[in-house]
Amino acid sequence: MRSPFRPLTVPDPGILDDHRPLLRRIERRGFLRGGLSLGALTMLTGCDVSDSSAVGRALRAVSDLDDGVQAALFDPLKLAPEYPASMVLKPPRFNAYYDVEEVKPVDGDAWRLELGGLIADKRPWTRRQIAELPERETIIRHVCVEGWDYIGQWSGVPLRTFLERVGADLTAKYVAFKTADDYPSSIDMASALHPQTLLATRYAGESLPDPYGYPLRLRTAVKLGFKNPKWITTIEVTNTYPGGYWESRGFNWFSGL
Ligand SMILES: Nc1nc2c(c(=O)[nH]1)N[C@H]1C(S)=C(S)[C@@H](COP(=O)(O)O)O[C@H]1N2
Ligand SMILES: [Mo]
Repeated sequence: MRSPFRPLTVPDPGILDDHRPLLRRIERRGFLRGGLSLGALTMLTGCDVSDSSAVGRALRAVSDLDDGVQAALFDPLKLAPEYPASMVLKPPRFNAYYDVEEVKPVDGDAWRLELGGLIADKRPWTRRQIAELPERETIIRHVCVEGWDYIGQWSGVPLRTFLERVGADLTAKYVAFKTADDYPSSIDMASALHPQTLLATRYAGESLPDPYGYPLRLRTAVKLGFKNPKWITTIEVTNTYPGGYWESRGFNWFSGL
């Protein structure tokens, strides 16, 4: 916070350029009409924004504000629409931040699911152990920010069931994921506990094909496609904002449907 007695230093407007993705994300949602100046940022946050990391922190505070509003509007009991099996797209449509030919298949036998953060029992899980957990199936619409969508049929253990089983702190703010392809992702706890949020191991009744996240991926009906990490290797429960691959490139973190 800026001391009321310290004169406000005149910051270099170029500092804002270091934070273009965050800025665009805030501006895109009409949060600040006419764009954001350093002066406005100072007034909004009461912070001295004379260096780049302070600007980053202040922008983060402004965009978190909006995530908080979205999170408050989220109804944890409301179910997303489900569809008949006849509408399921086979195979599903592929997307990643690289082409399908570049997918590096995960060795399911050597694979382990690692746990971290606010979880009582952090022992890693094998594929076989996960397969023994109770499952649910959802037939839901996948919506990608690129402007396409499809109906998919996913099964696996509800993330809520899994988090309860390992003694996760369900009052924590975030569930964060790491993946085999370096695609960090995270969701709010309310969405993690939603009944249509699964750790999916199968698509249309078959083991997940490699491009779609074998052996384990997140599939939630309450988030945009990019918040459904494939090839999960680590789940962490935390109160520290974890961000994500597209979030650090300007996309809104909450991105609920
Ligand atoms: N690990 C990982 N997960 C990812 C991505 C990625 O690049 N890597 N892309 C995301 C995006 S943008 C979309 S739209 C969906 C696509 O999932 P699908 O290939 O099963 O349709 O995966 C999401 N999960
Ligand atoms: Mo996407």
